[in-house]
Amino acid sequence: MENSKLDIDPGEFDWAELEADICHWTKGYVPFSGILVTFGKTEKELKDQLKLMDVVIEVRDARIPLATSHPQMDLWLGNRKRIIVLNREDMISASDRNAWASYYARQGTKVIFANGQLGMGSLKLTRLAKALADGVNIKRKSKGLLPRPVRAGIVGYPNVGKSSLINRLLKRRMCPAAPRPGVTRELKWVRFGKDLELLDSPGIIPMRINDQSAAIKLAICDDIGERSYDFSEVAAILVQILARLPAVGNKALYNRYKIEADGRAGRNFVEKLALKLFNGDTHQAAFRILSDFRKGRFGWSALERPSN
Ligand SMILES: Nc1nc2c(ncn2[C@@H]2O[C@H](COP(=O)(O)OP(=O)(O)OP(=O)(O)O)[C@@H](O)[C@H]2O)c(=O)[nH]1
Ligand SMILES: [Mg+2]
Repeated sequence: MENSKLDIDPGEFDWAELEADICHWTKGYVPFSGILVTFGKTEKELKDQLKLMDVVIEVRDARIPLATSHPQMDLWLGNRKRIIVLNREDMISASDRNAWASYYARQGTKVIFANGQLGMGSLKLTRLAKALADGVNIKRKSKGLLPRPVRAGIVGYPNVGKSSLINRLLKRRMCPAAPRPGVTRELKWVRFGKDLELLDSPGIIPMRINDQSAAIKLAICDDIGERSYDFSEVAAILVQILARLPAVGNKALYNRYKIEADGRAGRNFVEKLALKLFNGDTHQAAFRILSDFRKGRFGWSALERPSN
């Protein structure tokens, strides 16, 4: 079995080259057949509500911080105070985390790593949100007005853990959360103590994702609706990525499925798995690979690293 990539020191791994390959593999491929815009009306409502926010908490998937960034939201937010939460911190490695922490530190952007399931990061998040928004009440006081609760809006792509984070903050299940995109359908204000109000919002996907590489990663990480992509195509690319990742490699794929991966023939791999386990059903085989990745069966690894 060809296994040379496995010997690479993860510190030496060329992430930019992997990114270039993902772009190449996805070129000309249109996985999202026009059903991206799911929350048109809410999007307008959210845009209006954002104007009322003292601080905005933008939740991203720590496995794909760039693919879950939101150029449209950037425009809406202008220079409003913002905290970036890299949620699902349990799904990346310590060195992924270090790479992203220093990337954002260099940019002077406030980021908090969090786990919406277990609650890590939530205390720090509340403290930071309050600290950032405290200025509001200082201003009000100087005008002779009574203090009011600080308003924080939680925004981001679907399924990245927005509602879970709110539930962790409140220590109560106030907002429905479940392992699929599109659970939260409406804007919902919840009160946290007497001095913080949080807005839960549905996951928003930009109208059009021009960046195919980002689109594929969103699909792999289950951050967009299943109906909008072809499982077999996405799983094929995932196999190619996994074969290259220093923390996974051909060996981990072989150990799990007893099928050789060569890093370029993801489709072949999916077909072989289909024949082996699912009577030739590639859809089921693709689903197995995707859900194995999402459950961490190949270990935990980010799918992208900062380029500088
Ligand atoms: N492993 C892990 N799972 C998480 C984490 N945060 C949330 N989850 C799980 O991810 C799933 C989605 O969480 P939600 O809170 O519903 O996500 P959301 O962003 O509100 O999703 P929408 O409302 O669909 O936009 C749930 O099954 C959570 O238990 C985390 O940090 N790590
Ligand atoms: Mg939600």
